[in-house]
Amino acid sequence: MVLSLDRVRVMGVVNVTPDSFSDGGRLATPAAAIAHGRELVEEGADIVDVGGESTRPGAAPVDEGEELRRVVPVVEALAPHVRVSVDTSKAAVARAAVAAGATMLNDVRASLHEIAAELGVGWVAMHMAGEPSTMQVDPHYDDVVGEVCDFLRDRLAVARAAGVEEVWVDPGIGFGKTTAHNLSLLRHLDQVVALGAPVVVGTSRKAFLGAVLGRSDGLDGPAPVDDRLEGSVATAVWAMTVGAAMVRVHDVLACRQAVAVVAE
Ligand code: HH2
Repeated sequence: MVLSLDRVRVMGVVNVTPDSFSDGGRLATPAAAIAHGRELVEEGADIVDVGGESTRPGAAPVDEGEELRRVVPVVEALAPHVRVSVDTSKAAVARAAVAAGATMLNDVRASLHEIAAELGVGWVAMHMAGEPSTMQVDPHYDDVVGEVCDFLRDRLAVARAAGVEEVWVDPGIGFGKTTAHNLSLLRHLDQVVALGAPVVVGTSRKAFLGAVLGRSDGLDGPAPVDDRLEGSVATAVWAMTVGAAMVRVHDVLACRQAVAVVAE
């Protein structure tokens, strides 16, 4: 199944993890994650993205068995109701999730193109500089937009050569990037769109929004995660306006309504 691109899609996030940066621990059991996924479907998610390993800055890796235990029952329960992507970098988890009904690999390390081709599923290639455990330690680029575009262009080429039919690209907001890098990528998102593949953007509740907004009580420091809804909605709308085809969000209803109004 390939998504038609006649309107912007909303990918809702279901993190079956104890440590995700915004919803970690809330959905730590498969039952809680399934219930949340169903809510996101009711709120209008076009795709639900199920992940069993946090990739927030500093996150510790999760072993394969644990990731399988977290992800597979949730994919199985949601796949009859909505298109499901699996947020994983592990081949075995990708295979098991597809066997359970997932039809897209959301690949933050952009390395599973051969498996996507073999399984005949969609593939999201995201840019990340380094690894989550250290990626926010002094990230450096000479030209962040150019380097991210070069990386995604290369991934597009390898995916096409491998025979992946449905390829998405994602600049990887927050993955080895400072606030200035993230803002620059959003400002120049048209260059990512110009690569010619549909673009996914994930800004939802991320730290750069907290840094831009600051605390609402006037004290020093970033806006906490729960105060980033408006920034998340605003950047989702910005991304679609510049040409993104999908936004990856936690707050599905608010973002879906916002992009729907702007699309009119
Ligand atoms: N961001 C996160 C995880 N996966 N995938 C894509 N394609 N694009 C993104 O921007 C992206 C992603 C991080 O957000 P979240 O899933 O909420 O947090 P965590 O990694 O801590 O589980």
